[in-house]
Amino acid sequence: MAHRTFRPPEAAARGKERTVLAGVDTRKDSSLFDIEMHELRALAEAAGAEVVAELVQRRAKADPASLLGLGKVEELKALLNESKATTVVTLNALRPRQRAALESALGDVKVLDRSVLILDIFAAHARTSEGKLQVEMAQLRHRVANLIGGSDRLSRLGGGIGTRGPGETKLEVDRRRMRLRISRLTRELDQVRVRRREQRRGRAETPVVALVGYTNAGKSSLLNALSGAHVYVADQPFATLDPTLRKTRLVSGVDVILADTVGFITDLPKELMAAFRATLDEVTSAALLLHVIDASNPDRSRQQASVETVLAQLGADTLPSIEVWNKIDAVSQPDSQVLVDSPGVTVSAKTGAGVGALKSVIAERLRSLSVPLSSGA
Ligand SMILES: Nc1nc2c(ncn2[C@@H]2O[C@H](COP(=O)(O)OP(=O)(O)OP(=O)(O)O)[C@@H](O)[C@H]2O)c(=O)[nH]1
Ligand SMILES: [Mg+2]
Repeated sequence: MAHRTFRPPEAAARGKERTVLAGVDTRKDSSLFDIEMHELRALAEAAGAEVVAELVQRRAKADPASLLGLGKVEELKALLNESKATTVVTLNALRPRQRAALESALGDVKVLDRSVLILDIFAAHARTSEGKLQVEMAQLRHRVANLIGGSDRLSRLGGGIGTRGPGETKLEVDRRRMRLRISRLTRELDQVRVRRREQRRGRAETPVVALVGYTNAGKSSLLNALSGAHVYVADQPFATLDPTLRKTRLVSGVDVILADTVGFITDLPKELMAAFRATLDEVTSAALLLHVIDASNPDRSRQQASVETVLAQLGADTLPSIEVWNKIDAVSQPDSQVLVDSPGVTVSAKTGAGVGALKSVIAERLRSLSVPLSSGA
């Protein structure tokens, strides 16, 4: 199904879309808003966009009709012209009619919100059939949820620019097609979950230690540092989507399977949470979690809290867990004092500092949890 707002992965190679970020700041304290806009920029870049401008409006409440106030919409239009941008990404979630109002006011411009952007990055980064199935499911669910408003112009999704709007019939047909596809995907994903469960049973004698954490915290880097593997690492959100499992010997007599998987983010679209159950089962069935935190990130407290929220939503907040403060090599001096008081282990996946100590801490914790450990040579 062609989705006008879902750029296929290969589009990144065709040249970057010039993009303007827009956000309505409804908070009293703008510092959090600034962090969110900064993160949105990283997300847009990960999706292959070139961010050419930002537009911020401070107001008590987003405009229910068009997100931004009318004057701001005009300003945005001028900014788009001036910067020759073709895409707008909003920080705030867009209701279907707000998106339609913005698109009609701005002319030939694509308008999407942060959730659609995240879904797009997932689509671009999905490699395995499981990952692709899950992303398609999340996108479809998101589309269906955003059709309910009724004002979404489907013709512009299926056809080219200038295609006339569909009648009610086309809308209904599209809806039915999507529902059929969703039930098919549901069955396929159920099978994937069953298969994964069987695989887990097959390796039950080795405990699984799952790396969890905010996206870009350094989970894959830490997996590599702990196991000598060469898992893909990149300075961008959602570099990893598909679970990677690596069996490794931590210390003599303690073998574990390290599981690296998709990173979390604040306000992870709920469709993604639901669709990624098969992948996330690797987290919820682990014997122990390593919560990897980017200690060098000024936003680390909010990120840590967001990860805890997601874990609670998954029902994984009761699993034993170790806080791992990563990127300690990049932490400034006054900050490192704060970290000394934090519980957990400080490491650098980059330099290897603390990694040996972390291995012992994990082994010790598994022993204290009476997790059966494989022995032998
Ligand atoms: N300075 C420093 N950079 C690090 C460290 N660990 C990871 N990085 C960098 O942080 C970025 C993200 O690392 P990844 O290992 O891909 O992070 P991740 O948590 O797996 O990210 P996603 O899979 O995208 O969620 C990369 O640019 C790494 O090189 C570290 O200890 N110190
Ligand atoms: Mg990763």
